[in-house]
Amino acid sequence: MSVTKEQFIRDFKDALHEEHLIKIPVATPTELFTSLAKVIRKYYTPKWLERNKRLSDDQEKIAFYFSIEFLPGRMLETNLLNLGILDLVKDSFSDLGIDFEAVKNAEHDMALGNGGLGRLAAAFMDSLATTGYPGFGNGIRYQYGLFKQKIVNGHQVELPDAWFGSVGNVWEVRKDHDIVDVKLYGNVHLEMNEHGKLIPIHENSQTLRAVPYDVPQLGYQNGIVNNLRLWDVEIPEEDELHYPTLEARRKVQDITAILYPDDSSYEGKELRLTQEYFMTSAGLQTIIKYYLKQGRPLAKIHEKVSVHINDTHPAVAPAEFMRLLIDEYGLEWQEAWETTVKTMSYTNHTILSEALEKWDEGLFKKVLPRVYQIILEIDNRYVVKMATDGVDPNIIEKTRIVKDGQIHMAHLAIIGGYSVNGVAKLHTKLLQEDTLSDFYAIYPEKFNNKTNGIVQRRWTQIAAPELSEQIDKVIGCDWRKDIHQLEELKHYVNDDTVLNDFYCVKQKAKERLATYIYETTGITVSTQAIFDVQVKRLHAYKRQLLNLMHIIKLYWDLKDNPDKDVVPRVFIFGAKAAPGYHFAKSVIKLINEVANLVNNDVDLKDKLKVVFLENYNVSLAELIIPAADVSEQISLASKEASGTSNMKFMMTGSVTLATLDGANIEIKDEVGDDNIVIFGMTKDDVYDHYRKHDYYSRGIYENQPVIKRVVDTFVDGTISDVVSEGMEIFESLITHNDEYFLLEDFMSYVEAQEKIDHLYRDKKVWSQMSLMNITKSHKFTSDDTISQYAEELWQIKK
Ligand code: 26Q
Repeated sequence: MSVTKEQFIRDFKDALHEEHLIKIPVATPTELFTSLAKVIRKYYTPKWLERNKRLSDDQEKIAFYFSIEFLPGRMLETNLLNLGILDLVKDSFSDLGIDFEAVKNAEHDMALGNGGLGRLAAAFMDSLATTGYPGFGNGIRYQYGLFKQKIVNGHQVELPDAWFGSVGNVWEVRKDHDIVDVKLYGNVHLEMNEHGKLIPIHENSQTLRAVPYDVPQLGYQNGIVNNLRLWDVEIPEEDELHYPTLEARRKVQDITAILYPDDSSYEGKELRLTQEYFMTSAGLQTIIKYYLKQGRPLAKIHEKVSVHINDTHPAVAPAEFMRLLIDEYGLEWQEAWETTVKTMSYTNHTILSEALEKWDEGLFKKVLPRVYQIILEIDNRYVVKMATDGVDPNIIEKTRIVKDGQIHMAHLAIIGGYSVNGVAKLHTKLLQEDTLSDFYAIYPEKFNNKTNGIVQRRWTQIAAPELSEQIDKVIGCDWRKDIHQLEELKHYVNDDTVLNDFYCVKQKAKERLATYIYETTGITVSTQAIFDVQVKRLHAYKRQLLNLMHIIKLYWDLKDNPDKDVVPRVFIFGAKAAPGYHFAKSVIKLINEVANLVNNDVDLKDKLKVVFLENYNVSLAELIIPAADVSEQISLASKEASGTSNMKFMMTGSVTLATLDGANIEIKDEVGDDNIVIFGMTKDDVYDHYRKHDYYSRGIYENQPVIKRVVDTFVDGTISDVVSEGMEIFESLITHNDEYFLLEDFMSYVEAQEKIDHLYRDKKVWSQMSLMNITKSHKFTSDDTISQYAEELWQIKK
């Protein structure tokens, strides 16, 4: 959009007067923020209206991305950048004497997600708007997002994330006219009507009101505004008498009160099932209503609508869609089923079996009695059809939806849709060959890969403005619109001046992070040290513990020989543990206590520092990632579906230290073997151990003195205040046979770390590696990923 500085300043001052009746010098950052947001809303609202009108006038096909999580982080800068006025606003603020950073920090992160899956969903919203595809989000307006993490005495403590704060969500718009009702509980029986048709009668149910709040998704400087619709729950006025106590009302509000803070192990909780159904049903109901306004036949809805199921959390969608088509709109089963399968597609984000959702039949029947009946019918028909097609009865039994008293949501998503995709090449291959191999044998045509991507704009232009300016200087500004232009940087890998300039940019980012580290933890770190970073959810398979074991090895090396010639290192961690994940919390405590040990030992002469930054979130990622020299991506091969932070680090010139897992493999293919450091077992090595049952960690421990010394450190009193945690870790590694093969990979990891030390000493070589990573990072833009979804799956048009 075009606005002059003078006009913007006038608009801003007006907003400040209207909202807060004050002038700039006395306004707080929050007041300045809400006023700025008001101006931004004014700028994009006409475009938003226009987009909605155009789409319904033109009757274009729309994709709806159903996800129980969306993790956009802060929206202020993205909105300004995408409107094309970020620099203008920063400039104006500087003229007005306003600290832009302070205003930006007044916005709470919108943290309605746990990690990778939620961040990917938010990235897709941005990329859909940017590429111009009509794609809308559908999710939950949680009152509390992912908990705020405090570290107290080395332990994680969780506090509620009251992200609405005192000002609410400044970007959302409540849409009363799109309210729908969602029914739960009660009992259902079938009655024959006058035409001999069986009609379900749902009695004694509870009706909830689903209220949509729309959050605009601005495309990058293209005037397009899409919609992210988040549902809140309310009690229908006519039912208020049913909820006479505060407690009864609170039970309803609980449905959208909190985001489940777990991203790995699933628990069969009734409230979670309710959340999943609530947002799925509400979303599907509005979609059908919207479609019917076009005056087209319902049986052809797949021609105008695509529904994407992000992991199994919204996987009740095919069954709920069937219920709506049949019960509410009178379609026949066969017709309804055909259109349902053509409408639904599903992404799998994990191969960990403990994360695959299954619902107890009894619970499901109690909460969703009619949907339950429909699932039984889908299951029965599936079994009969497969048997008729001559499928092996064992395979039918393994793949059916309802078995052993449980409803298998992934099976419903696969059977009830036309597409199943993994999120990186290796992941998709593993789904086909292992986790979902029986389905792959039945429906090979449904399987496909869509390697994840990231919103490059957030990780360069917003998180790394100096880096972006440096890129401008070398190849011009076109890359900001067309990220593939980054490829041009490859012509400068031998240009010493350019290499040095990029090096200096990294140093600046490191200085900023060093300041933050000092201000928040009191730890002093040198920017001459290698900044070695591992930031992600804490999980055993991601192996933060392997990183910590290597730190302990370095500690002993330096204690034994304080003059040892090593490049100083700062190991930086950021990680939240699921509140009920005991092991993960113990690892956090250990990292913090090792940090205490190492940071305060003068013998080490500042060659080794360990920093745990609390409350890792999108905003902190924006500060940390551009400052990293080394990106730790060290999951056990086969376990990390894709990873996406690996791509963000690469884009800001970190060198990846990685196992051949998830998208690391594709990063390696892009940058070449010389520009990444790979170590450890391959997925085949891992699977060989599974097949042969021949892994014995105690053998390694007893035969490898370096490893023995490191492992013993957890229990020999070297690290203070970790008696129970140290023991727990020791037992996981030795007594429980080291489920994620840390000991087998340890020596190879140490070697890889030595290689990093060696490479970093040669400033030119390191700078070349770094630049090659930036150069090749364009491959991982979510703009391209989403274009593949749009064209290959959803068949929507720009
Ligand atoms: C399920 C049921 C009940 C409660 C919670 C959950 C739940 C919630 C979130 C299960 C899983 C998640 C999130 C999973 C996730 O973030 N997976 C990551 O997805 C990324 C995007 O595809 C990948 O890059 C990561 O490799 C993958 O771990």
